[in-house]
Amino acid sequence: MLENLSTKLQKTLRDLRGEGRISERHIEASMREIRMALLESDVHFTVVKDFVSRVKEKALGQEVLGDLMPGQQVIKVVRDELTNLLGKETIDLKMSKVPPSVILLVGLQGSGKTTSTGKLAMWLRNQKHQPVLVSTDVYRPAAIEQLSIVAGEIDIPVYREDGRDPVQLATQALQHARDMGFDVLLVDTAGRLHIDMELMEELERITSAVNPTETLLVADAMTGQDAVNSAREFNQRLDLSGVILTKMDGDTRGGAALSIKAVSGRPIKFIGVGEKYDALEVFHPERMANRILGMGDVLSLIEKAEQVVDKEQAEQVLRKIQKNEFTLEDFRQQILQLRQLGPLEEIFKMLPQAGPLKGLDKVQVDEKQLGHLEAIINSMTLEERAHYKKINSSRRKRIARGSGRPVSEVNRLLKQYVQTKKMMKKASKGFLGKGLRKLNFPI
Ligand SMILES: Nc1nc2c(ncn2[C@@H]2O[C@H](COP(=O)(O)OP(=O)(O)OP(=O)(O)O)[C@@H](O)[C@H]2O)c(=O)[nH]1
Ligand SMILES: [Mg+2]
Repeated sequence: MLENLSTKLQKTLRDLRGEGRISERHIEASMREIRMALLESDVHFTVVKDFVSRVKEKALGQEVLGDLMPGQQVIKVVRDELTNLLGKETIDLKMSKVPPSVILLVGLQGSGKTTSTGKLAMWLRNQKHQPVLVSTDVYRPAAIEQLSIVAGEIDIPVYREDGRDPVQLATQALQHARDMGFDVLLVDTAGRLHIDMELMEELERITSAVNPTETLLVADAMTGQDAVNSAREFNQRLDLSGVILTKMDGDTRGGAALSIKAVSGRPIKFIGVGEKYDALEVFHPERMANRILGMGDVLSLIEKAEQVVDKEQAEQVLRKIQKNEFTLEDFRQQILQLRQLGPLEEIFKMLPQAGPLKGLDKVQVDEKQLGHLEAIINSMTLEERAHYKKINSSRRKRIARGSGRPVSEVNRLLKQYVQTKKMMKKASKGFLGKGLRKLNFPI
């Protein structure tokens, strides 16, 4: 996500970090690099111009603050302004006081409306809402069927009538939601290649008929400036309440994320980061700014961990580590939880790339390897998992056969386990243990 921009900005800021005193010439040079990096990432040029002049003004006008070094002060200015550009603060999804709330998803063809409808429904269900879906796309054959398939995959109810008028469909779906006690209605609409009068009029009629609580523009980050322009034009007709920026996982230049708020005045509320239905993140401007500048996104990481990590189990593991009772079975559980967090490369990228963690974002993790570790432990008996010293050479051979891995890998795993056990015991006593325990992290 925004990798190119991130690399370039981090390089520029690294040069500033060590500087005790920053001269005007220094700032000029850094701002030139930042300007280039932003333009290359397809950020709108007027946005770039404003951004750079604001940073320059603040950086040059600053008194030395507290114990911040001047170089770091400039970095803080860049961070704060980047946060502002991305939208300042997180804007929550509005819900109607009297349910059902209606969320209308609009956008150009292929921007990800139908997929995002599914993702948002799943997100809402996790927040204890009871959503129901409807598609008003009566034009594209199979569009209504597509939404039904999505709904089936995530087990969310859908209101369906084929071939009716879009406004009528939306109105009936709202009545259905009321009658059946659903508290959110998600309306997936038809897309067009370009913004045209007919589409806008239809969306306006749907809006008057169902009075949406939220009108979200779904925009494709990969289309860069087009996504930004669509936000401006849709907003002129529809009074958008926010944007879902999709395909942020792609190898995009990413300028849309930085320009959309400034150009359209509407905040990004969610970002789509993959094709699966759980690949939707609430958009937090400050966290995103930190991520771009390599300062880590530890909060998002903790939230992610909290979804998969069982607190009690984590505490139990910690107690075991301290008593030196951490078994191979616990090791297996840890690997399992780690894999549930998602691709490890993505996880590492959320950590601050500084100090001992520096360079972690470049580490390549072979997910297959983790799978092999699991397979090897799976082939051990419970007795063996609890007492690794009992695993002699004939048992190692049997385990290798059982898991379909060579004996050398079994040996390596046992060595890794013993090392991990030692390291964990050390860490659990020290600063790391205290810190991670506070976060309920499964070490
Ligand atoms: N990688 C990635 N792909 C996405 C994301 N969101 C949507 N897609 C893909 O984009 C394509 C189009 O998505 P749809 O949800 O069908 O788009 P739409 O806006 O409903 O399209 P129309 O109904 O034809 O206007 C599909 O292949 C999706 O899998 C995302 O966040 N990341
Ligand atoms: Mg669609």
